[in-house]
Amino acid sequence: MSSSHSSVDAVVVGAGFGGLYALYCLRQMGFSALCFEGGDGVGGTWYWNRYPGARCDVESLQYSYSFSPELDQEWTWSEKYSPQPEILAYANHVADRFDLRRDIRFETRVTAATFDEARALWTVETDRGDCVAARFVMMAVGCLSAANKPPFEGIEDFRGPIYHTGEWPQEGVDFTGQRVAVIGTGSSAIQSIPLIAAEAKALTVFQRTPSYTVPAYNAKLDPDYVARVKADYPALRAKARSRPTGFYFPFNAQPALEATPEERQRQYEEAWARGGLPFLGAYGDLLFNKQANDTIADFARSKIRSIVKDPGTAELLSPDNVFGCKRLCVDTDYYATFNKPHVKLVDVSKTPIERFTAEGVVVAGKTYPADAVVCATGFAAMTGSYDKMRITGRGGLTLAEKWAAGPRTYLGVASAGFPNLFMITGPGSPSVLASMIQAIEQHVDWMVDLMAHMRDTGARTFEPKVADEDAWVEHVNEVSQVSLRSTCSSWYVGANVPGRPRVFMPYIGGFPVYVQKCNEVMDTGYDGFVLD
Ligand code: N01
Repeated sequence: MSSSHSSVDAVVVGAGFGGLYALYCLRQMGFSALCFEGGDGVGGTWYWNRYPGARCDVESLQYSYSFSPELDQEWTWSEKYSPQPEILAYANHVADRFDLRRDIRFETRVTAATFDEARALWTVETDRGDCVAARFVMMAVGCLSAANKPPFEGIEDFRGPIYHTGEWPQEGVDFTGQRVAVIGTGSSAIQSIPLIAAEAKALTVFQRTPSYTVPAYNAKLDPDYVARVKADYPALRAKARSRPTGFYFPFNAQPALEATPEERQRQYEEAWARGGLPFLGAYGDLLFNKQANDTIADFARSKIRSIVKDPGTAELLSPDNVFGCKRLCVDTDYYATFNKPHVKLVDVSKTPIERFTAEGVVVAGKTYPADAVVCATGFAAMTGSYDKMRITGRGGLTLAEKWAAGPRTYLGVASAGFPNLFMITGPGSPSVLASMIQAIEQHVDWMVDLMAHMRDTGARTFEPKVADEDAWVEHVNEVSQVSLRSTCSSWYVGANVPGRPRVFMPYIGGFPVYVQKCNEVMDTGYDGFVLD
């Protein structure tokens, strides 16, 4: 079908895990759909983030779709935390297996979506001149997709290549024999630095804020273990969905402060030895009680001192903020990399990067020479991809105007004034605080159910009521205060990009609570929405 001037039930924006599942479900429910994707392949995050060491830090047996028992059985992950190429291969397999590609237009970006109130239709425009009329638009644009590229002074003078981890060249990069500068020390940097260091002649890491990171202890998956999981996959999926994070791991509900210091030490050592994000499950109160959090933060800092030989570097690498407040990182040999003689850490917390020159990066008047620069500077999280499109709702109001002081949604699925516009894992939903694929499946299932309900009842539009949206925004904000996660400058609150409003964007009340709320809304005939 030519898409230049056509009409479908739904336009899906993005062919990552959200967009692929949306396409699948729309077809299953008998809706026509067309998907636009900026890349030349499917996979979204896993298409773009090809930097060395990129892998998911939710276990692969759980970081996968659950909608198809056949898919669960036929796909076999090779490692506990699969590397990016394998996750991308999985996305491609899903696209082929369910014949999704025929409705995807690649290398095509949506530039605008405009709601026509009289016809109750969206007009979706692309950078290739498409102009598609659709009853519904499903934004599957990802939460961490709009690269944050700080406008460093003199950046255009630098004579070498500058890479962003989130826009890595498909052909890969060979740093052998080069002097490399990495800016940033979040998850992407922490995964890539040990591998870049293994190739580079010299590596300089510019750190504004140190991150806490826990060893992954990644390993090949034991086929017997995989067979046991596959023998009762639904049980694992159900256990995962019952957890606040949407994925299953051993969790000790006991408060840290009720344990003796010796017991805590033992518990932290055991949890550290298991590694990964489940380290935060060592006690139940770590994200709610600062005193409890101090105990795990002290333990993590002692680990850094035990690994990093130079005391000054160990000190610089040691965060002094709440453990787990910023997204916890998971690594392989990150701290040990700083013991290598050709790896240097530069603190830019008090003296920011001054400028780039042809030769390298300047801090406090000193030039750090580099042949290549890697910006591991993260993303304009949650709303960045929406900002790139001109989305115009009722009365000519744009979404950017409506969200100028922070995103406003009901349940993170839709925003008043923008009828029939779905946001998959939108701000105000658990999204990045849940296992993303489980969050995507729950959202899309709920959305297509609403579309089918509208078809059955003859409704043309759905739209949140302003009062319910306001109450939800208030609730999202209120529950965020209960957690220590709201207390630091993280991308969860938009603090990593200057000028963005500071609002805690994901819903932190827990995945099961959120799912229950969505189901209640559905069961009450979509309470909080106007169906017209
Ligand atoms: O980005 P980040 P990321 N000058 O925002 C620094 C997911 N993810 O791509 O902290 C100097 O975390 C910035 O400093 P500060 C995961 O959810 C998952 O690493 O703002 N430095 C920070 O150190 C993750 O949390 C996986 O002070 C500047 C870094 O750049 C999210 O994606 C893997 C700067 C950015 O860190 C984002 O991770 C990778 C400046 N002007 C990512 N501007 C897995 O599943 C920014 N920084 C494994």
